[in-house]
Amino acid sequence: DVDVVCLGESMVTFLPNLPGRLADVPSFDRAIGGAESNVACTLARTGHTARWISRVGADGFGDHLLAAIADCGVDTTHVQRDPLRPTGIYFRTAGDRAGDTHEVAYYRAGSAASAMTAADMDPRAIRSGRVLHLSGITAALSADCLGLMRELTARRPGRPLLSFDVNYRPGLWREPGQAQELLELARGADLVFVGDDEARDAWGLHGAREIGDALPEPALLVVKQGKGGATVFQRPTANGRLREDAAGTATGERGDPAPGTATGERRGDPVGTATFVPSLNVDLVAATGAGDAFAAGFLSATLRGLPVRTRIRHGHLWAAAALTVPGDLATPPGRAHADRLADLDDAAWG
Ligand code: KDG
Repeated sequence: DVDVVCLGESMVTFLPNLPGRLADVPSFDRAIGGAESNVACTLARTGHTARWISRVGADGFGDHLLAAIADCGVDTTHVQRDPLRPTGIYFRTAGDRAGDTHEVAYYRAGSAASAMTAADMDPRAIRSGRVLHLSGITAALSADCLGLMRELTARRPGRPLLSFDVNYRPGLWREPGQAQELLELARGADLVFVGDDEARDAWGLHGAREIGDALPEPALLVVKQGKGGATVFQRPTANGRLREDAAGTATGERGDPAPGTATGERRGDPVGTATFVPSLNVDLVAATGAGDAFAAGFLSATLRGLPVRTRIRHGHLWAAAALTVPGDLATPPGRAHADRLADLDDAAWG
């Protein structure tokens, strides 16, 4: 009954008023963070229906998260309150411009969200969207959360389109080799987002082609190549249709004959059709949240049945908005404006 369900931990975020090391920053502004709620908020702000499912403490920070996320237009009625465990919080340095220090300090071990279990979640609420969006952060939170992620990424008939952002956070994965879990989870998804830097750091894979070879299962694999752009690999299903179509996701609003079927791109290689679209040049303020904005833009265009090249452009447009603000969440471009920009000639793009 909604377009997208996003499940994962959100935290109250503290953003410093000044650049510099955390040790030297005298005061912080309160904001909200959390990869999956960022996606939900961004989608809701652009006219999609979105539900965020999670667990927060019965504390003031939990109240604030619920109010702030609901304020974006997201349905929060399935968020659980934990009477014993606190809402997670985190602090980070100001930005990512050349010379900025980059530090993240999480206070989330034993948080309410880390106690999410498959048994406690309402399966109908989780499956009530056309898309279920998850991220690898959840898998790193606790053994229970990893179990939940394994359950949710198991391939089952009739499940919503499963979108998975790898979101490798080195600070959350303590044991060497543990991040291989993320590869297994990604293999269960229909649509995967991964940065080439995270694939290198988490899995030792180098470049889009190696990542594509290691992840042949998802019908759509989006490899984000930083400032360069993004490459999307599409794989047909056994019956010649995209798995994505089988999941009933794309609606073909613009009459794209087979949603997700790219035209004019390179075909016939072992990892499917590859489509590359360069990123936009922007003056970077802070990169945090840009991956979530990219996912939201790509998902929005997917829900509207737009061609893959256009979906990538929507991803870049929304990421550009997030890259140029200090917090995680930016105002996404209006739909008509984004459509006009996404339709520019290749020469005018970027
Ligand atoms: O993608 C942005 C998130 O990384 C940030 O909001 C915090 O969810 C977060 C995390 O776990 O790193």
